[in-house]
Amino acid sequence: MLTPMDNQNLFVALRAAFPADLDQVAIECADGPAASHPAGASYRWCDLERGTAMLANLLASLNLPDGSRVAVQTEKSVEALMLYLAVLRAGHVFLPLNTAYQAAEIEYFIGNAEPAVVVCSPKNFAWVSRIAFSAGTQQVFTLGEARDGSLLDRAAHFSDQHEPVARQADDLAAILYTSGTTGRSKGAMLSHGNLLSNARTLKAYWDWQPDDVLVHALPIFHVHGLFVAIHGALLNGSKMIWFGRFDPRAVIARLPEATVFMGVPTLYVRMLAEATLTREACRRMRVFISGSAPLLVETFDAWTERTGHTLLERYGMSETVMLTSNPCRAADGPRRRGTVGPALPGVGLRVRDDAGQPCKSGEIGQIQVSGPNVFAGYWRMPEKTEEEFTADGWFKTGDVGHIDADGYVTIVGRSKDLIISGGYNVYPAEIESVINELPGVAESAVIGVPHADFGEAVVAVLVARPGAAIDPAAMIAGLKGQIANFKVPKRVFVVDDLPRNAMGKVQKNLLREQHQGLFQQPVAPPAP
Ligand code: MCA
Ligand code: AMP
Repeated sequence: MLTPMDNQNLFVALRAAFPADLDQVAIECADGPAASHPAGASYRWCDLERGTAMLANLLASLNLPDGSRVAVQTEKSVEALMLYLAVLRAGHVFLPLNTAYQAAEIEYFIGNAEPAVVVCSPKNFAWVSRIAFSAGTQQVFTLGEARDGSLLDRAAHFSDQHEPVARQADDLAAILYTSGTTGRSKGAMLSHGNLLSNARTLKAYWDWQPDDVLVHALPIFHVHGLFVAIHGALLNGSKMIWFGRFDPRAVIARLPEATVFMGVPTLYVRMLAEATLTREACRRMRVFISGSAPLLVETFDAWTERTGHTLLERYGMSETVMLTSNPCRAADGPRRRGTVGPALPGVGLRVRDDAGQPCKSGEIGQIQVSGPNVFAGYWRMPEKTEEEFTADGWFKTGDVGHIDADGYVTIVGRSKDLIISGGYNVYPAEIESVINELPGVAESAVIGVPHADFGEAVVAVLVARPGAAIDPAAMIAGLKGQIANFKVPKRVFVVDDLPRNAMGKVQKNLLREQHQGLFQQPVAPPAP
């Protein structure tokens, strides 16, 4: 029997870090309906405490079985964040879903995860509830951006007192779906212990200070915005300036009140295109952190020159949360451009050649990791889980890189066929299978090519069936209703044949070379 003292529920640790004065502002909304709401643009720590208690009590009233999943596809809002915390608090498993996902994608996630509860935007209720009810989900609530929807209406009837449900470190806290190189997406199972150990490591390594203020401008359905940024601020009792959407100019305008910012490289590229990004605007900032996709050295250098701040690049995965980071404190070492820094304290990171033998310092190979942050496996996919771990228990990241003599890691590529566009992952195999089903398509190859804004952009090259006429623009328009918009190819090319090697394998490197100049025009800075 667990006593409250050894309840390892992540919520308990986050709650314990709230400031003593719960009337202080915890979250200030900088945009969207909440910012102009008559009840105020600010949420105090006591609002988070009470709001999560009411939502947790609503979940408790549903008498869900242990380990129930709560799937959530809603716009970003503070209430959506409270829902995440309430799911932890109630001891259930949080399953966040990108708002860009379309019906077929949602159908797969709900069918695979079998959530007991689904929460969606009011505007999507008709189609999401149809999918959820036919998959056996009992409860579908709505939550809108403007504090609207059935979830809050129902929660309003419950007590604002709630004792967090006891959880062990190994108990499941969240499932994050990540696409697979072959086949369908896999749900990475993250435990309370995975998330808390990583959050504590980052709090110490990034040297969170008592007066830190975080500008939060990332989506809250992936690891970066949901775990790295939110856990960081909550575990430090720090205020967040909260943006529902990333608007570079609006974010820069709030930097003078902040000390910490986290973003994918596209966010830094877009802020650099603003004339208002100056040393003066960043005068109070302590650290700018970049991750989720490779940061170009040009962006790194331009940021230093413009703001006087050296970007801190780190590296992680949905399956592992954060793995490496450039140092924050000067005493821990310099931040090296082009590297993702050393392995975080407590994280094991090694590089192996294709035969599984250790690589020497500086030698390129497969990156493998271990540690308390590494997930337990893929939801209901024991074979996939086994494939992705070595016999001695290290997780194969699918990233390729090297470690130098000082322990700094450089990622040079990926053994997995993956495109990272604006910080979102796109698996070519998934897009090819959708395109190959379209009328008139014989076969296709999907590649990532350099893009000045998104880092990489999705491009499809396809062969038409004999006699079929394919209109690339119509195909792109049609795909937008079928798959998440960030996965839709920015360009489609129809060719006679795909280049193949002697083994018959499509030579994607040739296609990438051929199309590499497509989107290289830098984004023009708008007039100030
Ligand atoms: C939007 N569009 C995109 C992307 N985002 N196209 C390609 N890649 C994208 N990422 C397209 C839309 O399809 C649309 O096209 C047009 O851009 C405008 O859409 P909108 O939604 O207005 O775009 P935006 O608001 O400007 O969004 C861009 C963004 C966003 C702010 C960069 O993509 C974003 O927030 N990215 C962050 C992703 C993130 O948090 N990743 C962390 C994953 P059309 O007009 O043709 O329809 S966690 C992770 O990777 C790990 C573990 C880690 O290490 O952190
Ligand atoms: P996800 O599937 O969203 O968990 O994405 C994880 C992948 O993002 C990693 O396996 C890397 O390929 C990539 N990634 C994350 N951070 C970085 C970074 N700083 N530099 C290069 N790639 C990164």
